[in-house]
Amino acid sequence: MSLSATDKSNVKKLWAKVEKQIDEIGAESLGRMLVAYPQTKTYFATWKGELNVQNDQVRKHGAKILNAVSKAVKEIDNLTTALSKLSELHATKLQVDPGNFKLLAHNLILVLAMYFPADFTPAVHLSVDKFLAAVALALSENYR
Ligand code: HNI
Repeated sequence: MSLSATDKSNVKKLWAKVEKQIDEIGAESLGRMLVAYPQTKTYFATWKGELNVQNDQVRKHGAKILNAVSKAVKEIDNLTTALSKLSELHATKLQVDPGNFKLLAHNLILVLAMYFPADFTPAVHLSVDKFLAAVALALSENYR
């Protein structure tokens, strides 16, 4: 499934707004994933306290993840190359089951719909969904 020119333009347009609140949106997305899908907490076993949106380590890491997604938006035509190092890290060192990329994407979509209700039309939703699926696929490339 490839991204159309409209998809790319929808994602980039929305992302110009996302970037102004990137840390907050990242924290919300990761925090919600950890609460709604508690099995994902196993990857962050060394972190202290309740792993939710208020947790400092969750907030910092959520920001880090979403900044990486921002880079992916800028390299939307070369996602596999752009995310290759991160794919390798998640596959080998972190050993994150790639099914989890979909869980994070789901929570991110929810947060984007909350933050940008007017912008998040069905068409934009579709484009963002396709983009995040492409990111998840690129992040899964080095699992072999
Ligand atoms: Ni992920 C570290 C990006 C999804 C578990 N992750 C990172 C780093 C980036 C990153 C950037 C820091 C790398 C470094 O230190 O060099 N992660 C992304 C992106 C996505 C993603 C872009 C999806 C869009 N990561 C996930 C998911 C999980 C996950 C879904 C687990 C459920 N990531 C981790 C863990 C680390 C990590 C664990 C290491 C954390 C630490 O302790 O520093």
